[in-house]
Amino acid sequence: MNSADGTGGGGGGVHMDGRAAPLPRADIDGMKRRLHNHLRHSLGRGPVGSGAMDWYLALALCTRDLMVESWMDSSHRAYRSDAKRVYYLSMEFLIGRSLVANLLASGSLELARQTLTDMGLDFQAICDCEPEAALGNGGLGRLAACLMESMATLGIPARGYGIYYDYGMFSQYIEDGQQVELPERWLRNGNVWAFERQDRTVPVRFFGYTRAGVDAHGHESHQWIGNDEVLAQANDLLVAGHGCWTVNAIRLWSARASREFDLRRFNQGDYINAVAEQSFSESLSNVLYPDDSTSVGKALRLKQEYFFVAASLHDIVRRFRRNHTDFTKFPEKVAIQLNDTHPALAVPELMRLFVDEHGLDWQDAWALCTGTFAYTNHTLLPEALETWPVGLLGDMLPRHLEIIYEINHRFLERVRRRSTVPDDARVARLSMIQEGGERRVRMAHLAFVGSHRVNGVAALHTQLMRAGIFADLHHEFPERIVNKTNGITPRRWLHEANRPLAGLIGRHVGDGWVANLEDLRGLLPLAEDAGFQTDFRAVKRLNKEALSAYIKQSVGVEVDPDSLFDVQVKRIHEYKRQLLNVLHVVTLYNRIRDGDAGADDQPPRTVILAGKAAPAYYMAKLIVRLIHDVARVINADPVVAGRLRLVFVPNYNVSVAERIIPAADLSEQISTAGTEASGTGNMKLALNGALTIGTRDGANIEIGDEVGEDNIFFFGLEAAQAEALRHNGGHDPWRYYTGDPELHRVLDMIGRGAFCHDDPDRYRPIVDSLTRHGDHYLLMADYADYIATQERVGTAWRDQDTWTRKAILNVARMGRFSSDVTVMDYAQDIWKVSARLEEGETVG
Ligand code: 26W
Repeated sequence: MNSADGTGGGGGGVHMDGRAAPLPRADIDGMKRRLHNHLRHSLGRGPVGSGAMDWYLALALCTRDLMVESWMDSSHRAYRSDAKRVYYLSMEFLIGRSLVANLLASGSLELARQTLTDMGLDFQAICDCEPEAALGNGGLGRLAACLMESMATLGIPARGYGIYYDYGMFSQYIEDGQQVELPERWLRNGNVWAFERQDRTVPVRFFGYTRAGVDAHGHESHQWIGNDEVLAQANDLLVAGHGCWTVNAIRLWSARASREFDLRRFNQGDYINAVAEQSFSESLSNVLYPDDSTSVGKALRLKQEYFFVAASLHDIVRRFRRNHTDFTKFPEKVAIQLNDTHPALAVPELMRLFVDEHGLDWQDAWALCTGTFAYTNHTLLPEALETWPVGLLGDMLPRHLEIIYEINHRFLERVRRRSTVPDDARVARLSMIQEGGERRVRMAHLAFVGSHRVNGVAALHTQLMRAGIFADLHHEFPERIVNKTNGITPRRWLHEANRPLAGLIGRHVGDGWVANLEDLRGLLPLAEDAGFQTDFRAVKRLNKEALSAYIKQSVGVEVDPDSLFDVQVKRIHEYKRQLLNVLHVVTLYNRIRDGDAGADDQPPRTVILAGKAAPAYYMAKLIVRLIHDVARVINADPVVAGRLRLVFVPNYNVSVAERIIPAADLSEQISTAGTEASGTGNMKLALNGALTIGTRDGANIEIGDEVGEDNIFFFGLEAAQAEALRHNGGHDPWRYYTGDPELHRVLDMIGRGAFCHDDPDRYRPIVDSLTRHGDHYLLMADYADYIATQERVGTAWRDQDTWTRKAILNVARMGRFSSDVTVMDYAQDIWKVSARLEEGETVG
């Protein structure tokens, strides 16, 4: 499809405010006709009395029409060529809104904007009617969305599989400075982007028992007689690649009660309980678990995992069998990527399908399985590693537990055969079953052994996987662990989120960067150009004004767009160290109030935080409250007015990120080295011209390699030093407390209620965690260097020309972090699929 408005969806013809030149009357009239047509025939409304929501729906339907044609074409192309397909299995897809993204992909954003404006309607208000598809927690879910978009852009035949939650991520409200979670029924008004496939259902069984026997050929056979059954119903969400050449789908399953099983119960005469059970089965896909980085271990969560895995594999096998009579070519045609261990039950499920249902020999089935699966690890935090009690898993999925035991048995046999000296401790470490106390299945071991590739998401993370939690497995399979550094889609995170910057870039180096982010290198010579610097600053200023207005409206605080916007946006977690940021804010506050000479050299700062805390994560919620208490005191203090502000933007989600990120000057990436697997917000912020202050953690290191040490502010302990300090028992937080008067004072203020006179002990637990309970995330050790580095940031900001130059260099050198690059790497090294740029043209 070609762009309908002749702008190529690019930034070339875009003015600084993101607007393009007027389009021909005929195009606008045509668009009006299509809108009215949908309003009337799809929505049953006339233009009189139609509100923003109706126009949103009409516009979305018009946009969807454009995509559906490409989708059909893409599907037929893939089917006809019998090309290998990628299946991305993920419990989470954090998509955000789709309208503007799809308008851009199909090249009709300007046409839509101008048409609606011409009709006297408020285009922005109409776009804001779209509910947020927040079907994910954070990084892992957003990565899934970025990779799906890049696969479509690169023309890779791919499908995502996940769960169609009725309630995605909760809405975060702030009441009296505290987080309150409200359920978000995002599907309340339906979803124009989803095709509900009432006809496409898959039965999924649970519980029951297994029966071993002998089949007609005299071979051992196993049967699973399930006791409960739920239907998985498909809902297809379209993902348009840039230019809309390829449109792929994410198939999300929702739970429906199974008629067959219902009837059995209804016939027993207990009508009321039968109806109750029906809605109980449908509750399976009700809600996303809002936990990021801690495994909750709830039975419903395990049920959700199997539910979507079983339905997806059924679908994948069905599609394969349309073109094949046996399974020998399965790994040649099917690549399945497991997004963390949440879909790891796919390994025993595919074995069950091959062996129990299709009669394959175990060893053949196993070779096909491992040839098909690959597993991505997203975290090294021990509390996030999934393990399931053997009892729970065996009750719910009796046959799968048997298969897991068999996989484990054969794997440990191999380990013993290959080792020169017997080493029971090593075998126990490698086992899929964790012994001692309640026996549990280690999902990471299952996913690892069942895959031909296991990847980390940044170079350091991959290295730590090899040396740490997967060291024994790495020794067994030295080729298996590979690195695939994360990326972000430039379409959403620059082209869509930052129209003014996209326009400026387009006017100087063209729009090629939208599909090939390395083209941003064309900006390198402009970094020194005074005129370009001025325009670049003007764009940033415009974005900061827009964010200031949003902050005023959502938080009620006035902020100065000329101050340094210091931004930390991400889930609230102790390892991400939002608390360290607060310690810095209080330090600045004290210095200004003291009339400290150094403070007078520091520029006005607006510290902006946003992020959600898991509802049951006590410390994270207390940190959110602390931020609000400190903000209240600071923002009301006339002594620091005009020099320091602290704001917490509520309900951080993809759309809020799209407002904050383009306006950031400074990006806070301050996790304890060795804890953040990669980070992707770090990439989004740098791509939008923020300089990073950060630790040498995750992808920060690779960002530093690209932008150069002069253009990033690194501080603090490195991963190896942090590890040594923690594990040799060498960390003595008390020493920092007593040895650093400024730190001492800050902690005493927080600990003795300087920000909450009504309840002076409120933050005692936070201060105790640092001073008395070991300071697990080493804030005390990194504090002094962090403060000193923030001073260097402030000094650098004073020289606006140099700062702008560095910011431009950051933008220009972010090409490597396009998710297109990440996907190409997966495609070549793991999936062995080729990208099709346009009909007939292939790479890789
Ligand atoms: C089972 C509970 C649970 C749920 C989600 C445990 C762990 C997770 C995820 C693995 C957490 C997550 O989102 N990890 C983030 O993944 C991003 C994409 O790779 C990385 O950029 C982040 O560094 C990592 O924290």
